[in-house]
Amino acid sequence: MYAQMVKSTGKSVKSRDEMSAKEARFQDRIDAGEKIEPKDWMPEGYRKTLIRQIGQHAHSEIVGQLPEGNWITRAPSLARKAILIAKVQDEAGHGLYLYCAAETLGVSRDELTEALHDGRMKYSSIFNYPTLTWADIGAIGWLVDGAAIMNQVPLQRCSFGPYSRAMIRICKEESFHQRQGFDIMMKMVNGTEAQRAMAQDALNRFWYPSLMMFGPSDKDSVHSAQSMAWKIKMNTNDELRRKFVDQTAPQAEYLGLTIPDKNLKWNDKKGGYDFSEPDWEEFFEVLRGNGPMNKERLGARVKAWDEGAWVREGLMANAEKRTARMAAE
Ligand code: FAQ
Repeated sequence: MYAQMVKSTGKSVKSRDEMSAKEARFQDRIDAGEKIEPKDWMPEGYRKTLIRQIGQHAHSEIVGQLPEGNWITRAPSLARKAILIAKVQDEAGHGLYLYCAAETLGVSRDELTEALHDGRMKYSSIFNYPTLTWADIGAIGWLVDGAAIMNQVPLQRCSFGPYSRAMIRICKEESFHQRQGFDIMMKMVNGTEAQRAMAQDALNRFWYPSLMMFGPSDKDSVHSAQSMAWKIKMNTNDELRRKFVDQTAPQAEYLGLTIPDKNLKWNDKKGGYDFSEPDWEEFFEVLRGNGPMNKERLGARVKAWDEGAWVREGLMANAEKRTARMAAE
């Protein structure tokens, strides 16, 4: 069932002449900036693309708790621990809003979870990298949440009502996450030599994986053209990656850290930075399941799901009993 729901829409975009009257009317609504709501008619491809993107986004928020959760017990102070717990809980909440948005399209959360666990669905490549030191928690907030915000702020204006509304709330919380990450980095760079070195090392390891979060380069992006025509995506992958570099390079300079790219240079003519592309071979290897932490991350999710089965079953049994009792009254 799920496979039918998410089949790729391919690179091509239907021209007006190829559209049915219904599809043309739908496209008119999108072009006029109207929101599409769950009960409105929509092309199958639109629904499938949304389920794929929102589902993948939800899974990313849930799996994204793991690298940071790894440091909750080792946070350097009580205040840092409390902040990190709050952040990780926020990510769980984001996952839940997004699963709810996907459910309005006729797919259940259980189906989405099964599809993640058996490899039919993905989560963001970034969460397949390890968090080796406390500075990595700073780098995740600064760079990973920074990249997530760059990608998600435009999605607040996307065409699907439930997704765009979920994004408004999520972006507010992500801004706090980004600030706390930058704050950790500030503390590290103003600390001892060893702390500065740790901050630089975290930047060295997280820079290119953060650039990969925006997806493959535009020439290799399968879905961008159709997703942009439907306003499921508002920008291309490369546009957002460039904006992220332009925003982040001065922040690194402020921190006194060096972005690990000898080609990074301000280009007056284009009004932005020149920079090196990530290693796309590494990106596709991570997508194929061969990143440094793929097996651990998915293993942890499957284990949590299996071990929580009795809780879900208990809750369902209780809900069924209550419903039966209420029906009898
Ligand atoms: N990782 O044709 P495109 C967060 C896949 S949330 C894995 O360009 P599209 C919060 C793509 O699915 C981070 N796979 O694809 C947080 C497709 O494969 P498919 C998540 C990727 O969809 C912070 C294929 O490559 N954010 O971090 C990736 O048009 C800290 C071809 O690519 C979202 O999901 C990748 N990076 O564009 C939590 C935002 N990139 O499905 C905890 C919403 C591409 O055909 C701690 N999503 N692929 O098999 C989007 O904006 C888009 O889906 C893109 C990809 C831009 C990610």
